[in-house]
Amino acid sequence: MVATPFTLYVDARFTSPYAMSVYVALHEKGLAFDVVRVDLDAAEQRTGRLAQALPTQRVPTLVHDGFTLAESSAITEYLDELYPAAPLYPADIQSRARARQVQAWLRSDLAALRQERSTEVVFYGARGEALSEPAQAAAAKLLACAEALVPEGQGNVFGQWSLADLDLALMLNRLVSHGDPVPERLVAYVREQWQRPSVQAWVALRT
Ligand SMILES: N[C@@H](CCC(=O)N[C@@H](CS)C(=O)NCC(=O)O)C(=O)O
Repeated sequence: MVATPFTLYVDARFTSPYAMSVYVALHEKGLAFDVVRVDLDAAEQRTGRLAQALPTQRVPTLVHDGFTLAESSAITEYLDELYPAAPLYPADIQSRARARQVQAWLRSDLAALRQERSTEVVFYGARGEALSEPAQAAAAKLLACAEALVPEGQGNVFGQWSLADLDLALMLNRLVSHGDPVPERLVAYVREQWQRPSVQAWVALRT
């Protein structure tokens, strides 16, 4: 068997939103890649052979022809520069900046929501308690920002798909999958995003 030039390290349960973002990016680009599962519950990222392979002891990590890179958005921007066909980010410079803003914001804010509606809810149907006040505030902010970002009657933020759509849809899906209140047009946006073959390919990996 011929080895592929890309190896992607992901969490063994396939629930990491950041690993998912890189997996979808590789899939959207039509690139062949190997997947290595890291058992985070067993702390494999910090111990033994796998710890050596992961520069930040986190997933995702991508190895490309001997070059090892961590941090999901650094990886996906690298891939987009390396293979401009099937773009992951909008061509227009301000839209591209906005897409990066959305990705950075989703990775750094809304902590209470991320904690109380983990991606176990999205991928394994886990159930949580009613949202605490901080999580309700995070959910309200998410919905207001998403309503401002996704134009009425449009299935994506920028007039064509970008990776920011995946990240935004996944964050919204924490609420949608749990049955928390979400405006109908944002539910439709999430459902449309979830139908993409690249997203379904990741969902199908779950154990
Ligand atoms: N900012 C990083 C976040 C990566 C991250 O938080 N990965 C988690 C899984 S979702 C992880 O590897 N956790 C294990 C650990 O930190 O020990 C990215 O975007 O790639």
